[in-house]
Formats: sequence, structure tokens, C-alpha cells
Amino acid sequence: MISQREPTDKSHIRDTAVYMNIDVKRTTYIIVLRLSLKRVTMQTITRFGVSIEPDLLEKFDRTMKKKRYSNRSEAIRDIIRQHLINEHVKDPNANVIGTLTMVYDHHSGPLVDRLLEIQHDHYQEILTTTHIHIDHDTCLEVLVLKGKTRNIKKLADTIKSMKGIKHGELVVTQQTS
Ligand code: NI
Repeated sequence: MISQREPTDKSHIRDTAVYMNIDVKRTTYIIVLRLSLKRVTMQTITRFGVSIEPDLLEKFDRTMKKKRYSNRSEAIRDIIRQHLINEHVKDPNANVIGTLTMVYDHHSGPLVDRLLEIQHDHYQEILTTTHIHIDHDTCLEVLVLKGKTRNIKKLADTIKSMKGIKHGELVVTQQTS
């Protein structure tokens, strides 16, 4: 059984009024429920049970504590969200947003010119760029990207495979939840 926190916002209870008018002779019951809009729109939490081998659960709990989760529910919710995002961004036509982080030596032949050229070719996908000079030779550059998975991955792969790029990492998420 998974322990789960109740929603902490209890303000809807304050706004809930119940009026009862009971006419016993007529045996009619009129019940008026006035619920606040907040109560109606508040997302409910569903509890569910999970069957799991003890040793697997033990490993999960160890990892969960290492990652600073205070309870299993929060950890499981994050894993589910991550899984859904991973599935979403797999679709070549999905709208994604993310970053490409790269490290390179700016002395590496025509790399800088080529990088600029590629970025101008993809101005529609690149929202912004940040360049930091790490030391005399090395640069860290971050591109903030937005567009279809297909185009973003193609751009990232083109840059990452260029001679002189020491490290490149693409991180994407879905544009809206
Ligand atoms: Ni630099």
C-alpha cells in the first residue's frame, strides 16, 4: 500500500455549506449543497495499491532516499511524469522545448564559423544562446531550443558530431503539460 499525502489546502471546507430542510410530515427532504468553485475544480487524488517484490522495494527506497524524496508517492509521481515526458518527446512531430549544452575548443579549425552558420540556419528553433569562456581555450555554450522533436534532434546531432565538440548534451521536455 502506498502512503499518500492528503491535499494540504483545506480552504474548500470553509466554503462548503450544507442546508437541510426536513419536513417529516410530508416526508420530503430538501438538501442544498453549496460548494465553492475551488472545491469543484480541485484535482482529486487517487490512491492505488502496488504489488512489488520486497527486495525491489528495498532498492527503490534506498534510491528514493538518496534522491531526497520524503515519501514514495512523490517519487512515484515524478517517475510517472518522467515516463510520460519521455514517451511524448519520442514522437518526431511533438512540440518540445529544451537545451543543448556543448563544450568545445574555439581553436578547433573552422568550428566556430561552422557553428555560427548552423545556428543561423536554425534561427527558428533557437530562442537564445549563452556563451561562457571557461578558460583560455575552452568554451561552454548553451542553446535554448523550441520546435518539433525531429528538427531539434537533427540540429543537436549535427552539432554534437562536429569535430572539436568535446561534449554535447540535449535535454528536452514537452512544451505544455
Ligand atoms: Ni569562448
